[in-house]
Amino acid sequence: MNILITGASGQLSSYLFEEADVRNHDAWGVDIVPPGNASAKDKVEIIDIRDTEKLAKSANGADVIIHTAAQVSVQKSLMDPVFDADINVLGTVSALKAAVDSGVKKFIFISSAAVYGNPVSLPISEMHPVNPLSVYGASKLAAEGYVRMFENTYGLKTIIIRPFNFYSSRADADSPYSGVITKFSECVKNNSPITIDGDGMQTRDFLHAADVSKFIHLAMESDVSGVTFNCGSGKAISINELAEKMISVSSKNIDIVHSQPRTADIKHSVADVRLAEELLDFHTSVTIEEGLKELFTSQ
Ligand code: UD2
Repeated sequence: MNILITGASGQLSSYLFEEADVRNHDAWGVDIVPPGNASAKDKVEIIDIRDTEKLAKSANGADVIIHTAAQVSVQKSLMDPVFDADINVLGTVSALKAAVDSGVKKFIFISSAAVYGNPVSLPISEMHPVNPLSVYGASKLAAEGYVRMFENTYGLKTIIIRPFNFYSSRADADSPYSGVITKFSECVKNNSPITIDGDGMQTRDFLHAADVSKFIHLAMESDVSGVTFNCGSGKAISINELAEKMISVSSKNIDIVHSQPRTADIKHSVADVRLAEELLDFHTSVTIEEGLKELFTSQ
């Protein structure tokens, strides 16, 4: 298949390119910044997703668009909701329009588990009520509405994927918005204490970005359309357990300290993964132990 990836310089896209090579697909991408990953350099064109015309030109010849480009920071979404909506809502509408204009048949939208907000039942299935707690969650949810509308109105085949907490050694460690695994691994590398917010009993569903990439390829290659999928491991792990595992795989003596709980932190989150197992035969390949080990062995 011929694939156009938006947000092609991001962490997830570097895995998408690798998986595309393995599966004999031809992938290229667009982003507003060049990729850090040298192997993707000549595959990425600098185009803003809001420039529908340029994007449609780049999508020429593509069978599928994988739309990962987004404003991803929850904090930034609260500080600048207009910018957040501009990228996440209008940017997605622009990418959808570019898909239709260039004759692309399938559109895979990378949404977020943030659309659910505070869960009222666990595990969280795709039928769980959506009630985002952040502007970011709201913009992802609004964009989902457009994705569905383009399927109904323009006949574009679409799939919505809602990843839970994903991580990898390629995450930007310098970003103040990076996730807990990246933060903890930086502490371990610098021999500084790990800070757990609150009592550490809160749980999350972590999966490796390579598994998210595999998931997206399975969805892309399937005949499924008009479906929304959770993308998680289906396993909950507490932040306390995570810190202990991280220290154990690093074989270092690192202290753990507790600070105040984060304001409006979600207590528990875990994906119901049955739909993806059933329709895509998706199962994670990287265990949390393997994923954590990789953080200390990769460059
Ligand atoms: C995730 C997503 C976010 C949004 C949200 C929706 C990531 C990185 N973020 O936020 O984009 O989709 O889900 O619900 O995937 N923690 C510590 N110490 C630290 C850092 C974090 O204890 O140094 C705790 C934090 O209080 C929280 C948990 O670890 O309870 C996970 O935090 P996170 O920022 O990695 O991700 P989360 O689930 O808040």
